[in-house]
Amino acid sequence: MQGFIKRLSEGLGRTRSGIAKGLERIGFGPRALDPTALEDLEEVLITSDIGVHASQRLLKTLDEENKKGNIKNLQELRNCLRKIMKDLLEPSGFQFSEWLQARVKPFVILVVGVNGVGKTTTIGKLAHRFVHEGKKVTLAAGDTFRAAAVEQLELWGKRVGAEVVRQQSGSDPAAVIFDALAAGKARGSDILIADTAGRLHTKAPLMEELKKIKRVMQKEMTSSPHEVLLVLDGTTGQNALSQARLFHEAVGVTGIALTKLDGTAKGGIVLSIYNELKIPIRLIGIGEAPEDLQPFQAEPFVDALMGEEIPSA
Ligand SMILES: Nc1nc2c(ncn2[C@@H]2O[C@H](COP(=O)(O)OP(=O)(O)OP(=O)(O)O)[C@@H](O)[C@H]2O)c(=O)[nH]1
Ligand SMILES: [Mg+2]
Repeated sequence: MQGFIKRLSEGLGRTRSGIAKGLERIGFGPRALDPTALEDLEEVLITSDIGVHASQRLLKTLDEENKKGNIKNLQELRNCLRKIMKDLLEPSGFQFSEWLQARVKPFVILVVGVNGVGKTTTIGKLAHRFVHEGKKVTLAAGDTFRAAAVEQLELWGKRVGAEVVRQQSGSDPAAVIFDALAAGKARGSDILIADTAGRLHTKAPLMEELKKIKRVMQKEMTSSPHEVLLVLDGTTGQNALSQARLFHEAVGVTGIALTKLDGTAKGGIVLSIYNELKIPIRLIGIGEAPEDLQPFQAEPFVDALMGEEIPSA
């Protein structure tokens, strides 16, 4: 975990330095932020992709603190922002035990998202983690759009020791996932993770296909899927928000995995997504190695975004 915090901090370095540089330019009056400072601050926040709504929410609280005379210098401004961000993100905190200790068997995770966001990689990393925890994992190769997609999942399965259920490419994704669920149940799997395509070989719209997958899954296991995990690419900024709305409307997203936070200057998107959608951010990805996927926690995330707290003099 310590290593991950360090890498998270490195990964968000560009976002952090963007915010830090912006904050350094903010003007202070004798006892508070001067009147134009809040406007400058909004610009800094929006540039890091915190988004208009989340920024306004942060600024409102900041303004109240400012009026109380609690923000007299850069240090107090940073500490105050850190606290407001943590308060906003706190409810989104996640731990793997929430899935590992599920009472259902198998615990079914349906993974959705547009192409290239990191679905298959995220599944591989999750499987790695679960197998490491002693769980029996089945993977469903529901992305039948390309043969390479199935191979990619099989490679992960071999690498981490998870069973992969597949059919030939071009087959019906709902049928593949249905079979995988039946196989997973028969084999006594603890966790089943279903991959899906970000685009389709048929003319059927993606959202309709995903709805069908969900319906068909429920025929085999009424309570499934127990988690609909939407994968979003952290580098796409505000576009990720509109993707989230579409998927949520279609299949009811229960959690988000935000990938590629390594190296982006737009890490503030986490605040934007959680503030707008109130869908918990469960996981963040900061690289391609198996250990580069971790549960989201507000505290280390905000530390990485804003720098560690330096107590005010
Ligand atoms: N830097 C970085 N790259 C990542 C991360 N997660 C995934 N990737 C890379 O993103 C690319 C796409 O990942 P995939 O897992 O194949 O994406 P997908 O959503 O399954 O894509 P489709 O199957 O085409 O829909 C790969 O090169 C991954 O290695 C991350 O957290 N950081
Ligand atoms: Mg894929």
